[in-house]
Amino acid sequence: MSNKINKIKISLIGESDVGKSTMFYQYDENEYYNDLLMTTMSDTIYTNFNYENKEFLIEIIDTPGNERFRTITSIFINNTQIFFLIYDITNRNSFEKLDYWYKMTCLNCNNNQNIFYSVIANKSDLYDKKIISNEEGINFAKKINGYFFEVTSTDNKNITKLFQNIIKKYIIKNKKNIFNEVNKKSNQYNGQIINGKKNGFGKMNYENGDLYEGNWKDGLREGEGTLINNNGDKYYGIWENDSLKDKIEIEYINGDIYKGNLKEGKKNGFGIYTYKLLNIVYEGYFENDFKNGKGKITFFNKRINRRNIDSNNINYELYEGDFLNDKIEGNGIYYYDDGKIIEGIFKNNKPIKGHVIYTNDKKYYGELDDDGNKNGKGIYYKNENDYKIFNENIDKINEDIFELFKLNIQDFIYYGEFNNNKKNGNGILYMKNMFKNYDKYVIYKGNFINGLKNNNGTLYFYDKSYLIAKWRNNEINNNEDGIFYLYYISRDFIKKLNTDEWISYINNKKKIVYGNNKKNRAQKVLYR
Ligand SMILES: Nc1nc2c(ncn2[C@@H]2O[C@H](COP(=O)(O)OP(=O)(O)OP(=O)(O)O)[C@@H](O)[C@H]2O)c(=O)[nH]1
Ligand SMILES: [Mg+2]
Repeated sequence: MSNKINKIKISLIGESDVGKSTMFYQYDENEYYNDLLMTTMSDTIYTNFNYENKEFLIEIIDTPGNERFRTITSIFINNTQIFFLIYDITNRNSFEKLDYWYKMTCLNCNNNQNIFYSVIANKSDLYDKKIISNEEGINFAKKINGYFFEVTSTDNKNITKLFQNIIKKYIIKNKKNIFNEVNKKSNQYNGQIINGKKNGFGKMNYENGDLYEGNWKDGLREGEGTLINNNGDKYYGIWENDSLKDKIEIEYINGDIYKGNLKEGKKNGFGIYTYKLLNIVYEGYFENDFKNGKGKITFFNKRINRRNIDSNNINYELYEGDFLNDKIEGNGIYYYDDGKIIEGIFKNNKPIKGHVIYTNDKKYYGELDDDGNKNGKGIYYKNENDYKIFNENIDKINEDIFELFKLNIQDFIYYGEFNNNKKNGNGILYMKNMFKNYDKYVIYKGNFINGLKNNNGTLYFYDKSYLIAKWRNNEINNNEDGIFYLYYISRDFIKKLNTDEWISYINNKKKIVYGNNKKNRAQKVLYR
C-alpha cells in the first residue's frame, strides 16, 4: 500500500471566533486556551492514528476565519479529505456562513464524492445562550451529505473523541480504497453459527460502518447486545427480531446518555437524557428524538440562590412543564438561579407571559421579554390579596379610577406598561406615601419614563379631587407653562395654581390633610 493513501488531511474551517484554534490546541496539547489570538496564518500538526493494525498519518490544518486572510485559507485546504465545518451555537451568523465555507471547499475540486464533511456545533457548554438548534445543524449536515456533531472545546475528552470518531468513520467509509478490499465482502461476522445461521454470541461489522456485538437467534439480533453505529453512538439494550426493544440505553459520541423508550430507532415516549458535559438532566417525554410533551429539565450546573427555597426542596435551576420540538414551550414553571420564579407561558425556551415572583418578594403578572423581564402590559404588586382584589375589580377601575380607593389595598399596585423592566408608558400607580410625609393613598394615572412620573399625568385624591399636571422625573415640571389645574369635583370648583404653589406644596413635603373642616378644605389642601 502506498504512503499516499495512508495520509489523511483534516481542515478546520469556519467563521472567525467559532473556536477552530481552541479545538486544534485542545486536540494537540490537551489544553484549553481561552486567550488565543485571531489566526492569521495556517497552522499544521501531524499525528498518527492506528486502525486495524494500519498506521495513518493525520495532518490537521487550522485556518483563519477572518475575511482578510481567506485567500490563504483556500490555498491551504487543497487536497483535504476531511472538513470540519465549524460554527458557534450562540452565533447565528457563524452558522449561516457555513454555506459559504462549504462552497469554498469545492472551489478546486472536480468531484467532492470522496470528501468527508462533518458539521461541528461548537461551544455546547454555553447551553443557555444556544440559538442554533441541533435540528438546524443536522439539516445542514444532511444537505451536504455530511455528519453532525455537537461539542465543547473546553473539554479534552470531548474533542479527542470527536477527532478519533471522525477519522475512524472516514476510514470505514473509504475502507475499500484504503485496504484494497474491493473484492472482499464488507459484512464481516465473527461468532457462533448454528444451523448455518448466526446463533448465540457474535460480532458483526456492517457495510455502513455499524458494529454489533451481542446475541443472535436464527440470523437475527435477539437478546442482549450493543450496537455502535457509524456515528460513534453506542446503543445498549435487549434486541428482539433484529431491532432494539423499547427500553434502552444510548451513550452518544459526546458522552451524553439516554435511558428510556425508543421507537423506530428514535427517542419516543418517556426517557431520561443526561447532558454529561453540561451537567443537565432532562426527564420527560420525547417524540421522534425531540423533547415533546411534559418534562423536567434540571440545570445541575446552576445552583439556586434563594433564601427560602429549601422549603420547596429545589436547589438547582430547573424548569418543569411543556416542551415542544426540543424547546421549552407551553405552560410551565421555571426556577431561575437568581431565585426568580416564573410560572406562565413559554416559547422558544423563554417566558413570554406569566406570574413572576422576585426574591425581593415583589410580584408581577403580565407580559415578559426574552430574559424574563417585565416588558409589555402587566400588574406589579406585593400583596397577593391586593392583586386578587385589584384584578377582580379591574373593569370598574378602568371606568372610574376612584373605585380604587374603595378596595382597601394594603400595599401598592402598578397596572400598566413596562419596558426594560421599568414602568415605561401609561399606567396607574396606587400607593401609600407617594409623597414624603404624606400618609394617605394617592393614585397617579398617566405617563412614566424609567419608572418615574413623566409627561402628562393626573393625581387622584381621596376626596375625589384631582390634579392634572405635567411631570418630569416624579416632580411637577416647572419648565412648562406653570399653570396646573386642581379639580374639586365634589364642590364644582376649579382652582388654577401656578408652578410655585405646587412646587412648594409637593417639595416642601407639607402634609396634605383632607379636612374635617369641609368648608376650608380647599385652602387646607393647598396651603397647610
Ligand atoms: N465557552 C466556550 N468558548 C469557546 C469554545 N471554543 C472556543 N471558545 C472561545 O471562543 C473564542 C474564539 O476561539 P478561537 O479558537 O480563537 O476561534 P477561531 O475560530 O480560531 O477564530 P479565528 O482564528 O479568528 O478564525 C475564544 O475566546 C475561545 O476561548 C467552547 O467550546 N466553549
Ligand atoms: Mg483561530
